Amino acid sequence: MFSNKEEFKEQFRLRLIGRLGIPLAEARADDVYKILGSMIREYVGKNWARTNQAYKERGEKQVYYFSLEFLMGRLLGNNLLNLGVLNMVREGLSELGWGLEAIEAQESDAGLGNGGLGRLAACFMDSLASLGYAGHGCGIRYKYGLFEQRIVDGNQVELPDYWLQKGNVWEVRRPEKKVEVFFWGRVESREENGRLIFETKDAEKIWAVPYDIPLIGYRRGNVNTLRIWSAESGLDLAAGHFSGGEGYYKYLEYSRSIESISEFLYPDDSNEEGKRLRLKQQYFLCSAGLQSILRTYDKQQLSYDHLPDKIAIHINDTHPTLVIPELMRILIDVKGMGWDEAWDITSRTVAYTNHTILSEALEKWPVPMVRELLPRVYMIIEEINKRFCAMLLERYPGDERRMSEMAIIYGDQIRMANLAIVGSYSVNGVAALHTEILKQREMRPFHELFPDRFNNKTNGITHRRWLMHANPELAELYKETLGEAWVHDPRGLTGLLQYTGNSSFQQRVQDIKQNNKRRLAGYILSRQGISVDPLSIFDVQVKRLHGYKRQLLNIMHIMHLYNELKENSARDMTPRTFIFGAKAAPGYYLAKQIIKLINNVADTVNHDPQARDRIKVVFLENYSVSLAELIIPAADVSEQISTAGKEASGTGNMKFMMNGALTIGTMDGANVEMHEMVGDRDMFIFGLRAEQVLEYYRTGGYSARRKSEEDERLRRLLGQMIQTGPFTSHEWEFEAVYRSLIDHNDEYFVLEDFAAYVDTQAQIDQIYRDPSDWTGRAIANMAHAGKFASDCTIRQYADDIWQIRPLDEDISSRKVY
Ligand code: GPQ
Repeated sequence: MFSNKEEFKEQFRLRLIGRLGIPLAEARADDVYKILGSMIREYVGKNWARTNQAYKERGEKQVYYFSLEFLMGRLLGNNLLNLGVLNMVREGLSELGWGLEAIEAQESDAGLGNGGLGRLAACFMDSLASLGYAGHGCGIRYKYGLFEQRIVDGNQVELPDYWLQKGNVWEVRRPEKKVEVFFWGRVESREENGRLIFETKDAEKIWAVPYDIPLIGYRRGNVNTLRIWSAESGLDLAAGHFSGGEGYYKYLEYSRSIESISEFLYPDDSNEEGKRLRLKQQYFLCSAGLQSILRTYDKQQLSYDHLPDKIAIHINDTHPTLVIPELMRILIDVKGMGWDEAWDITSRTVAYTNHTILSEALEKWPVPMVRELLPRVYMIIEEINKRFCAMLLERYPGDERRMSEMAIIYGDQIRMANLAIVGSYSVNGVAALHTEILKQREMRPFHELFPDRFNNKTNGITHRRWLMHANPELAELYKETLGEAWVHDPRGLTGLLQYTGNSSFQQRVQDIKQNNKRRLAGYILSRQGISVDPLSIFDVQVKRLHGYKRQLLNIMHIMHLYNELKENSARDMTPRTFIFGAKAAPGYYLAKQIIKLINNVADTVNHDPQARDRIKVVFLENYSVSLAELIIPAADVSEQISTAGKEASGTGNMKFMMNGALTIGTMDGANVEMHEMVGDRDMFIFGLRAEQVLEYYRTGGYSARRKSEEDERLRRLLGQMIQTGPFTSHEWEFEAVYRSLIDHNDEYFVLEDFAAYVDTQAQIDQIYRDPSDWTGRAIANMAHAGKFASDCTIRQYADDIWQIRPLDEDISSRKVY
């Protein structure tokens, strides 16, 4: 490696020439990215090996975080930051004639996730490595990540995200570590020494080949692993099956069908899609991941009784729940254990996080599908269910309602959440309110049965990516003001509370915000041709598009403001730029209509001379991790306006807070805890509370029609969705939106919360006029954001759930063989 700038430049130059055979002057940005990336990757190789060696020698307990999604984004900048060479490399490159930002932009986002759940996994990986915990990721190497979004005539169009097109400098393919995964077939049993032995015959065999990506800790040497699996066929597996004239074509068809398992990420967020290929993906990950973990474990030659002391398997929502029956299968069928022993080990090894109570997101798999695809695993699930129900019967004799609520298999369906709760030793929600709702309502009977199993772990975000990398000027200001202790313990940001009223500090904060806003304005102009005023309020809602997240409430407020401006062009209003970014699931019609509505409103407002100096509306195409890093530091107002009780936690809310935006939000998810920290003054809370929402659902006492008739503004807005007018090009253009509100009784209480939202927005309009008042509140938010750093969250997982301690050794001085 290089220890100073000159060395870096020298090594970089040599490598570039050696690799590409061209002089520096002829290199393109893309070449520079690849050379730099591979240089860094190779540089961490030593510490990667040292870390694994240290974990092995010390017999450290290992945590494996199983997730169908890892929304990593770009890695170059964060890796440079964590290695402590960011500035050195930036300066070195600049002397060679390259800007680091332009080089970073060459990297494709690793978009192997949909939204919050996938990004949480990525933040957790960063915290695990940075705190020195032995915690690794286990996922799928999708060939296509989350689709790329284009807006054509205001509509979302999806394009495939072939993120690997230009190669991936961070990964290492490890073909020697491949494992076999079996699908289909039939189970045969026979007796051997008084024991039943099960064997699956005529199964289809698939190779799972791992690719490893180093997860680099922040300035501490250790490097963990994200292992992602790719499905491959192999002549060795198919040998003899495809002979004769047609054999060759049949073989190609067969390999295509096998490779389809890791072909693409399902683009549904918080919405279960009962597709067989998705089930295949889930099992593929569970089986491959477990086999590789156990292979490593076997090398230690420890008895399996110790498995729960040496390994924790964490499942990110129910998507990887099949680790439970799969571990049972391996322990029983392969290791020869009895049921009780295998169950004891399994249920002391697996821990489960729930991320939603939305009923449409709770996974259920049809029995016939599982039975056919995974016959042996199905038998085991059936047995788990049988034993669990027998236990319930004993415990609650005659209580059939309870049985029917708690059974794992019910009717023709397997309820994955029930299986996950029964087969794990810890069940956690992701924010205090969410965990309470799980305990008191959604999972109440399970909480009654296993009270100690339930716990809360409020989500967090990595301040390294979301503050230090995304907003380096602000991080620099914090360092000047507070020293560097907060970098290692972000709770130290509370030191900023002293500066809320300090005018020179406020001025610095305002200048930084302006710079970030100008940067974003430049992007908006160059990408979308819309010119926005960096002095206007930047009001931002970026997240997946979903009914419960209520982008509709936001756009209806904008339509309402426009209506008012048209009626009274002198209306007093602080200029505001409303910014949206959101992908809709390709099959979610209503969500797509809302995108179209936002774009129609944008088109009208931005071109109307009576409005465009006070309102601008921007829908940013293809919202992604790297775009978030540009947008969030530039925000003044953070929109967190989900229907109370619906957003399990939210994590965008925390990113905005850390970057000094003020939140307008409901008492939902982690907003509740943010509010607890900053109080009423520094956060704009409005709308129904979760209990009120639940009460409405329970009693059916809400009438959207009545609500709309009572409020003239709403009547007008609803009309504007279905009549020709400023926001439509033809009658009934937004029929689905209209019907969701009126005919389907406004499931998410948009109409009910409208008035309160408008009033709260008016308050924001007033307060923003006093820059000192506003900035003081922003600083208070920054000061309290440390509580939402994922380092804190991960420490709690480590202490309470996984029982692991950080490595206290400086591994960089180890000898590597
Ligand atoms: N979440 Cl179940 C997702 O992003 N995708 C999912 O499939 C499920 C949950 C989110 C959830 O909606 C947010 O409130 C959370 O902050 C996030 O998971 C991480 O816990």
